[in-house]
Amino acid sequence: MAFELPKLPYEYAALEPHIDARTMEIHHSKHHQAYITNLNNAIAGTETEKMSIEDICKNISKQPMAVRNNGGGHYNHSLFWNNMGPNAGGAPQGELAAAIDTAFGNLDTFKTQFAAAGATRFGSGWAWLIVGTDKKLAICSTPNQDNPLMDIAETKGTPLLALDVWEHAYYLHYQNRRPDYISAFWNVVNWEEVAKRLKTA
Ligand code: MN3
Repeated sequence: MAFELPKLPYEYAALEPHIDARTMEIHHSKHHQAYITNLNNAIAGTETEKMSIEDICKNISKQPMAVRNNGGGHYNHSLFWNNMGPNAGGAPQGELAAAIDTAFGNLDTFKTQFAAAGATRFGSGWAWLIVGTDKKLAICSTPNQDNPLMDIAETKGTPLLALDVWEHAYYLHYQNRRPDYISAFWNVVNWEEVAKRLKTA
């Protein structure tokens, strides 16, 4: 079955002023749609059509580059939309808060290290909070549309929180100021969704 663009769980303007409506609309309806269209074209008539996007990522070394780039693009953006929301931000609670304290010392240190992972990713890519293969929380970044689920990833694990640091994610509003975009991101993080992902990781 062909992959389809997931509906955003909020309006394009819902993350204003931190992420502007025009950026959200282009990012979701054009960029994410293009990854899906190209992924569907790349897997048409192959066995990959029967696989979930997670299983495609986990076995990405067996796939052509078009599936790695566009399948990663579909998985990453689907996660990204859901780990943001209106009336979000603030601090994580409960089990997630405790796991962040255990792994990083405290929330501010986690935010600083995560922001650095996004800011120092050269060119296009993503910053991640993951549950690593050792079951501990960790921060990493990936180039292009790679992600930590992929068997080719330098640091592997289950993604909990994703941040898109491609220029298309922020350029209209922030131009070259990637660190300002990353600071603003904390105001729209849906920690409840991140906590849910931790429970099933
Ligand atoms: Mn993007």
